[in-house]
Amino acid sequence: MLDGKPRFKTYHHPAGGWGAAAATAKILLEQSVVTKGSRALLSMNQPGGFKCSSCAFPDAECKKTLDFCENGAKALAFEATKFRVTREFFERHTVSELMERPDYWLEMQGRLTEPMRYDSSSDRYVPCSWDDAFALIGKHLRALESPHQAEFYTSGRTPNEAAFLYSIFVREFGTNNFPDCSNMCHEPTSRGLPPSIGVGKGTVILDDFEHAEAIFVIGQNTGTNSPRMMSNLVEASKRGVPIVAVNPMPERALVRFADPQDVIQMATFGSTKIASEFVHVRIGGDLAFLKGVMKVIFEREESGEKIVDWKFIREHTVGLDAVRDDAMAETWPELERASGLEESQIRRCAEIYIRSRATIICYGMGITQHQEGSRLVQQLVNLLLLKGNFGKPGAGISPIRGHSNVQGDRTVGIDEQPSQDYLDRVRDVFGFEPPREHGHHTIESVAAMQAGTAKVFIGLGGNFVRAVPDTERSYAAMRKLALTVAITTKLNRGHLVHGRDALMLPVIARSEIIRTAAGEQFVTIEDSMSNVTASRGVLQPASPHLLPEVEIVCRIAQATLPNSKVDWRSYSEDYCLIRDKIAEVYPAIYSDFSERIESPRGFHLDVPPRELVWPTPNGKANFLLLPGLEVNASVSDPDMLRLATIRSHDQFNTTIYSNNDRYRGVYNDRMVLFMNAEDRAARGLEDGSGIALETISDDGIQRRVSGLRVLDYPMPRGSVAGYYPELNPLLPLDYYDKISGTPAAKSIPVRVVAACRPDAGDEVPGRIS
Ligand SMILES: Nc1nc2c(c(=O)[nH]1)N[C@H]1C(S)=C(S)[C@@H](COP(=O)(O)OP(=O)(O)OC[C@H]3O[C@@H](n4cnc5c(=O)[nH]c(N)nc54)[C@H](O)[C@@H]3O)O[C@H]1N2
Ligand SMILES: Nc1nc2c(c(=O)[nH]1)N[C@H]1C(S)=C(S)[C@@H](COP(=O)(O)OP(=O)(O)OC[C@H]3O[C@@H](n4cnc5c(=O)[nH]c(N)nc54)[C@H](O)[C@@H]3O)O[C@H]1N2
Ligand SMILES: [Mo]
Repeated sequence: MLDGKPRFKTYHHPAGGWGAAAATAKILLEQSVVTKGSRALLSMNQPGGFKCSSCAFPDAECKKTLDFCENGAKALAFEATKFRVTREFFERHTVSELMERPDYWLEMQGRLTEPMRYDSSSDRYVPCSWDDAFALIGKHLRALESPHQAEFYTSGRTPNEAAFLYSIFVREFGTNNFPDCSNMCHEPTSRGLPPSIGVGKGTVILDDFEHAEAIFVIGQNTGTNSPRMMSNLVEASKRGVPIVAVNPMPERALVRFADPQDVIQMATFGSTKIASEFVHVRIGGDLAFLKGVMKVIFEREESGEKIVDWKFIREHTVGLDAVRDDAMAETWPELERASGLEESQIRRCAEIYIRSRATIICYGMGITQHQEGSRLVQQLVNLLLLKGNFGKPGAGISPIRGHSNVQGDRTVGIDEQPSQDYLDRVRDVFGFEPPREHGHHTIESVAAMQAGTAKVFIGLGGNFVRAVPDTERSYAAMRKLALTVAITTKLNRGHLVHGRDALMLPVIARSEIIRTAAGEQFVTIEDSMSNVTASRGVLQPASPHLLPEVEIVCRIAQATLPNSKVDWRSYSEDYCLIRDKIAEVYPAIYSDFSERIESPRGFHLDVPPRELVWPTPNGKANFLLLPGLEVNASVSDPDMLRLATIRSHDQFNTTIYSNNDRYRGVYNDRMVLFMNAEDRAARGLEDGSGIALETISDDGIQRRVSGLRVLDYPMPRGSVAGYYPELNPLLPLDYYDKISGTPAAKSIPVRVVAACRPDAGDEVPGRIS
């Protein structure tokens, strides 16, 4: 909770278990949704029910009566909360006053209940009819000199139906400006994998976890960010499958876990050891680790052992030689220095990989959020290719995505760089000529706002301004806009940092029933393993004045494009008609969508590499070289620390559930910096000292966050970590992976600049007025 003194205490229990059960009960109680929430939980991830919005991990194939986790329950409780933000609330608070409140407080006010428009004369949001809201958007969009002056953001909770229509509307309007949350997340997967294996998606399905002989979990905090995957890791571990966790933070759940769904384990206070090898890599050291593992393989091949799957390599791949020569040229002292690991441990991990006949590599933001994120993803594939870990049970690459439908949104057209083929199909199906030039990704959209060329921002979900880098400059950029529109469930900072005109359009949430003139509707989502399933809300909408996202998109389109070729009205009533159009635009993967979605567990979209088909230009899987050992530009400052901005256990991205981070032993404080005790002592600081951090950059801009407290934590030397989004002011806008546009949020070069009292910082963490 927010009140109470900061407390720091090592968490000795296994992750999960009764701690998780108690946390679930507490959160349901706090949001006053115990009966409503517990009933809804029974429908979560069940056939006929709704999909959890907390992560993109698939449902268990074998039907459990319960298929949710502590953090899924939190997401639901915060959505099903009994608290409401009404017009009276906005009468009581000006926007400037609300800016003074922390993100957590904004979130706790509850669900928005009716459309609101910003009134500059009173500095307040005032009620506005839906018709007036759509008319205002239409007026602004039609007044632009060019459609490229508008930015259309999507956050990955948006279901397929709304995202597909949004992509059609925006293209008919005339731009491909689709900044997306994926641009800050797994875009290195979407851009990095196609040159390697021909598709920008993972190749693993849930069933593969039962056949794997080794599992690598690299740069992903499973117990917090995709807790349902812990069941798969627990089962694998019980089968004796070695699990290698590669992470600069010894994340509790990757060490020991008690499965709250396991009755016996709960009753006996038992738990399962997860990682057989915990690889304490330094931030950005993964490339050196992977090259070390490959070097061991090549060395042993040279000495006559049969390790590499030569048949697979010959039939299916191109480019091994350059990758081998590069790995062999690296020396062990250099590999040790760059990874922060000992040669002996890299050799042990190589041995695990060599012995396994089927290996899965899972990865998250610890891999993607570096300046070479996309090419680092390709190195994971290189390792897998060596032993033919594709096209067989128990093997493959498994990006663990973030938002529950972030992958699906991409599949159905949210893409700033659409292919010409796809645009031809849109033209043929809808009868208008879509724009052919590429549009803006997230970073480019912020740059366009800064430059003053962007005039309108529409956010289909999300909290754009809090999620993007360079908080101070991004706030200023948003404020230059003529119109900002937030299509949203709950109040967040993004509604308060707005354009001259601003709208807040509240939607029916995932867990709620959608009724239209054509009856009750359901939506669909695609999880991280390419399964498409239906989601049917079970709760009454939080207010009678909410609209479904699909209808909001259709009505914006109608208000903007009076001569549209698209029959928006029928789509907003009958979602089957939308799915029929998705099937027409994507015949290869979505044929018979409406029939196939009737199956209780949905269906799987084809991923060609599973069948050893490689849709790359040369028709092969490609070994792709990333020279050197660093994934970020080097910095010559001897005081430099690499900062990873991470999630606590009690947050969902920019939504803060509480100020605790149980597994890391932090209570009532988010302004902490996890640091190795020797790094701390070398700076003359005490455990708990107050400090400010400053970014090391050469663009002449000072970026500083004060009011941080140093915490002794088992971090590798030179690596520190702290929480997102409070530390986003330190992340320069142009510090990103140029292939994918993804900010390097896990490796910001910083230095400790000043000692100060821990409470000397902003009253509102990260506040910029
Ligand atoms: N409860 C909950 N669930 C979520 C979310 C949430 O906020 N809360 N967010 C959702 C979203 S959108 C996403 S994208 C995912 C994010 O899920 P994750 O990918 O787990 O994201 P993070 O917590 O940002 O960081 C992941 C891990 O990377 C490690 N790390 C940092 N730097 C490095 C490095 O250089 N190398 C390696 N190997 N590891 C490193 C960190 O220590 C941390 O354990 O979760 C999704 N699910
Ligand atoms: N420094 C740093 N920055 C990061 C990251 C990091 O690790 N470090 N992670 C990045 C990643 S991986 C991501 S994905 C982005 C997240 O960026 P976003 O997706 O933009 O942010 P969220 O916090 O997930 O958005 C939460 C808001 O979405 C709205 N919302 C919730 N449910 C619904 C719904 O059903 N419909 C609609 N229309 N709106 C809804 C609510 O208003 C809520 O406040 O942040 C990125 N930024
Ligand atoms: Mo994400």
